[in-house]
Amino acid sequence: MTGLVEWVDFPPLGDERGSLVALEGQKTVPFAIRRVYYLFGTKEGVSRGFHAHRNLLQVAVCVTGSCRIVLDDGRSREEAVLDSPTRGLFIRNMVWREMHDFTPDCVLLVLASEHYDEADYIRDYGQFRSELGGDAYAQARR
Ligand code: T46
Repeated sequence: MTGLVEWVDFPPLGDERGSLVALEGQKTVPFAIRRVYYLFGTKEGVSRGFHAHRNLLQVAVCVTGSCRIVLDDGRSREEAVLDSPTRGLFIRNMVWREMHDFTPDCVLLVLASEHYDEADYIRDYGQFRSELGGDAYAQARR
């Protein structure tokens, strides 16, 4: 099993006019993209997330500004600072995530493998731990 912090590098395609990054499903992004959303205008001192997804895969990239993401698979907790438009964080299913330290200019773009489904969310940490189970853990992450 890989570590929790898995980066995806997006090659910058810029020229003398400026920069450009292309995100393509099943190429630069390791799944077919069904949904795109972005978080912006997060108020100072506010933290977000505090949930896991049963099935969803996501790649998050800070296109401007920065934030810090904590990932927890029930065994270990790791954190990553997202501060580059050319590098995304691959977040697998059955990983608890918390997002902190949003800069006022932060725009966090998220590419998702599935359409929005509230039933896919686990918003209670105790429930998350219980769904991970013991031996079930090995099968839980895609
Ligand atoms: C995640 C982190 C990184 C929708 O109606 N459609 C959507 O596609 C999304 C993402 C959210 N919503 C609704 C659900 C809530 O009523 O928008 C509201 C805010 O969502 P939430 O409280 O889940 O936002 P965050 O910032 O805590 O988490 C979001 C994503 O929901 C989540 O999948 O992994 O960003």
